[in-house]
Amino acid sequence: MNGDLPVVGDGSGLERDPHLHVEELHLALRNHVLPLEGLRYDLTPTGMHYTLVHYDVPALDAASWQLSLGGLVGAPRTFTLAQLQARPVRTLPVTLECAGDGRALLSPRPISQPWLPGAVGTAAWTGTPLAPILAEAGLSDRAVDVVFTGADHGLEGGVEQDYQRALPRAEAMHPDALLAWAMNGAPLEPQHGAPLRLIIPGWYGMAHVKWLRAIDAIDAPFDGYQHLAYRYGPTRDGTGEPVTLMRVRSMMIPPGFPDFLTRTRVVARGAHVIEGRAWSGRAAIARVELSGDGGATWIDAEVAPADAPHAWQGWRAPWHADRPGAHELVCRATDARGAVQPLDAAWGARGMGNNMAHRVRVLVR
Ligand SMILES: Nc1nc2c(c(=O)[nH]1)N[C@H]1C(S)=C(S)[C@@H](COP(=O)(O)O)O[C@H]1N2
Ligand SMILES: [Mo]
Repeated sequence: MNGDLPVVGDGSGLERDPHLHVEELHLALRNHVLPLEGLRYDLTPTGMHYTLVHYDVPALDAASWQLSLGGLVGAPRTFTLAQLQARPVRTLPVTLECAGDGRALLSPRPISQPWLPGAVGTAAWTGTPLAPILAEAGLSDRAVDVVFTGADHGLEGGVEQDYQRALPRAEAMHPDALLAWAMNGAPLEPQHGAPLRLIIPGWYGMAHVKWLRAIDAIDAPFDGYQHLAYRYGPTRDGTGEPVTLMRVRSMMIPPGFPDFLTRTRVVARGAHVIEGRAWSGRAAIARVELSGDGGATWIDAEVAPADAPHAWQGWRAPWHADRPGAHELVCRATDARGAVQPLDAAWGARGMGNNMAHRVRVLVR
C-alpha cells in the first residue's frame, strides 16, 4: 500500500466519480453535515447540527405566526405560539438523520443534495406533545393520515408546492411526537424551523416538518410530492417502498489529524481508542464492531447503554496501529431487532437510506 499523503484520500469513494455538477454544489453549500469530530458531543452544538432546507428559509414572525389545525377533526382551530407554550412542556433528546445521508458515495451518484456521511445530529428538542392536541380537537375515526404543511414554498421535480409530509394516524398519536419550539434550550434557529417544527422520533429527517403552519387530518393515505420522492428502489416514479424509520448506522470520530486537502487522517504508531455513535429508528443498539483492516477482521466495541430511547449511543474500541502505512478503519452496528449495517451500499435511484459501514482511511506514521 502507498503510504504517501495526497493520493490516499479519505475513503469517501468520491475519487471514483469526482465530477460534481454545479447544481449539486449549490445544494452542498446551502446545506451542511455534522463535521464528524462533532460526534464527540452527546448533544450536538446547534451550529454543528446538520441542516437540510429544500427551498428557502421562510421569513416568519413568531409574534404573528399561527398554526391551523383542521381537516377531519370535530373542532378546527388555530394556535398562537404562546398558546402552545402554555400547554404541557417536554424535552426529548432525539437523533435526526437525513434519509439521503451518504448518497454521494453511490455510483452512479443520484443527483440531489450530495451528502457524504454526517447528515446527522442529536439535539434536545423542547415542545408540547401533539397527541393530546389532536385528541382534544376530536380527531375523527375516519382520519387515516395527518398532513403537516410548512411555510416554505418551491418547485421540485416540476411541481410547485409547499413542503408537506404526512404521518399515519398512529404515528401522529405517538406519545413522543412533539410540536417543538426550542433546540438545545434556545428558540429554534431560522434554518431549523423557527418558530415551530414537528419532531417525530425515530423517523428519517424528511418527516420532521419545519416552519409548521398547518396540520390537517385526511381520510386517505397522503400522496403529495414528498411522499413520492422519499422512496427506496431503482426508479424515480414514486412506486418504491416508502422511506420511514432511520436504518441502523454507526459512524466514528476520525482519529488523529487530517491532511487539509485529501482529509486523509494521520495517526501516530501505537495504541488508540476509536470512538463514535450509533443509532437506529425505534431500536436500541445491540452491538458495534470495529475493523482496522478494511473489514477483514472485527472486534466488538463497548457500547454505552440506551439511556434516552431516541438518541444515539456512544461506543469505543481499542485499535493498535502497529504497522506504519495506509490502513482502513471500518465500523458497523447491529440493532436490537437484529438489523446489521451492511458493508456495501444498496443503490437506489433517489439515494435513500445508504447506511453502509463507515470507512475512514488513516496513515500511520
Ligand atoms: N418545511 C420543511 N421541513 C423540512 C425540510 C424542508 O425543506 N422544509 N427538510 C426536511 C429534511 S429532508 C430534513 S433531513 C430535515 C432537516 O432538519 P434540520 O435542518 O433541522 O437538521 O428537515 C426536514 N423538514
Ligand atoms: Mo433529508
